[in-house]
Amino acid sequence: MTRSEELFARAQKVIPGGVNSPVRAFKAVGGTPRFVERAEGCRFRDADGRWYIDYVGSWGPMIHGHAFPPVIEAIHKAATRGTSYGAPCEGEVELAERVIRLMPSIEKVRFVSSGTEATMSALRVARGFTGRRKVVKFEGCYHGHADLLLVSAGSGVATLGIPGSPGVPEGTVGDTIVVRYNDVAALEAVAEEHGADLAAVIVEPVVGNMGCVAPNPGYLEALRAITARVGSLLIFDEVMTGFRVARGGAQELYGIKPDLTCLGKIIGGGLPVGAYGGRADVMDCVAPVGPVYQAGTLSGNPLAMAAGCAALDALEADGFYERLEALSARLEAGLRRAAERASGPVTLQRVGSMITAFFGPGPIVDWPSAKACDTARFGRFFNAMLNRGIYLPPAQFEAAFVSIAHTEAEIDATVDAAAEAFATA
Ligand code: HOZ
Repeated sequence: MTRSEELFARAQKVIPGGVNSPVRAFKAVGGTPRFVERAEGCRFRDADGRWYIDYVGSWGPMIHGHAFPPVIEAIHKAATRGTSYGAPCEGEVELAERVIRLMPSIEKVRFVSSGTEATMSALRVARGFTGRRKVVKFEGCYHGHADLLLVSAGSGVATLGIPGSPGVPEGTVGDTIVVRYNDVAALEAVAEEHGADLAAVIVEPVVGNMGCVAPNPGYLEALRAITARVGSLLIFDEVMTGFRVARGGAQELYGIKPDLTCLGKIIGGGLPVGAYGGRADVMDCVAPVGPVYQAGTLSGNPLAMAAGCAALDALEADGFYERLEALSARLEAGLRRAAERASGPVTLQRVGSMITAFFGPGPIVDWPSAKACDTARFGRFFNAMLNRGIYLPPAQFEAAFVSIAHTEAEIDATVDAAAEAFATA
C-alpha cells in the first residue's frame, strides 16, 4: 500500500469521500488521489516522495508557482502581526487599490473568503440594486456551490453527472434561468420574455469549468448589449480568468466592461480569498452604505491581503504575460503534435495559460459539445500522464493551468510524456 492509499483510506473514514472538494477524489479517472506533502515552483511531491509537474496549481491561484518567495515572505511578515483582526487593516486598502488599478471596471470592491461567496454576494447585490428577481446563468458554467447557482453547473457537478443537487430547494433556483453558452439567440429569447424581471446575467467569460471554452467572436459583446438594453447587470465571474488570461482579466482581453466582477484564486496568492466589485453606484448598495447585507469574520484578513498584494505586484514584472503566453503556446503546439498518436479525435483548446485536451471532435463551444467527449479516453490519458509524473486536473471538464514557474524543459518533458500517453487513449 502506498502512503497516499493509506491516507486516503484514513481520510474516507472521517471526511466524506476522503476529500474536501469532490473533484479531488479521482472518481472520474479512477485510482487514488495523490496526497501532497510539499510543493515548490511548478512541482509537488506526494506523500510517497514522488515529484510531479503540476498543471492544476491549486486550480488556478499558483500563477507564480508554489511557495513563491515574495508571497511566502509576505505571509510570514503578516503572520507575526496576528492572523485575523475582525477589524479593518491597511492590507485591505492596499489590495483593493491594486485590484481597482488592474481592473478599471471595478470602482469599489468587497473582499470575501471564497469565489462561492463572491458570486453569491454579487447576485444578491444585483437583485437588491435592480429590484428584480431573475438571473441567467449558462449551462456548464460553474460559479461555486451557492444554492441559486447550483443548476446545470460545470466542474465537479458535471464530472459527477449531478443534474441539480439534493438540498437545493426548487424555490431557490426557481428564478435562475439556464441558457446555452455561446448562443446569442437563446439569450435574446430569454431577454424578450423575462427582460423586465432580469436582475443579472452571470458568465465565465472564458469558461474553465467545462474545460477551456472560449467565447465566440462577438459573444461577450452581445451579452453586454442585451443586458444593457433590458437594464440588467452583466456579471463576469473572473475567479479563474482574473489576472490570468491577461493582467486585467478576460474583460481586458476582450475589451468588455461588466457591471460587476467576481474574483478569487490568484487574488489571494493561494490563501482563501474572493472578491466582488464593480460600478460604485451598484457597490454602494452593500451594507453599511446601503441595505444589501453581506459580512464575514475572516473577510479581508491580513494574511490573505498580504499574500494577494505580493502576488499581484509580481504580475507587474515586465514581460510576465508574454513569457506565460510563450510557455503556454509551446505546450499547446507540443500537445497538438503528440495528440496525433491518439486513437480518436482530440481537440486542444487554449486561452492564455488555460488549456484543455478534449477527447472528442471540436470545436467545443458549449456544454452539449463538451459533454459528448469520451471521458473514458480522458481517464486513460490522465492516468498515463500521472504515471509519467505529470499531474493534470483529474476530470475532463476542467482547465489545466500553466504557471510562470514552468520552464521550457518542463513543458517539453510534459509533451514527451503526452506522446506516450495519447497513444493509450
Ligand atoms: N471546483 C474546482 C474546480 N473547478 C475544484 C476545487 C478543488 O477541488 O480544489
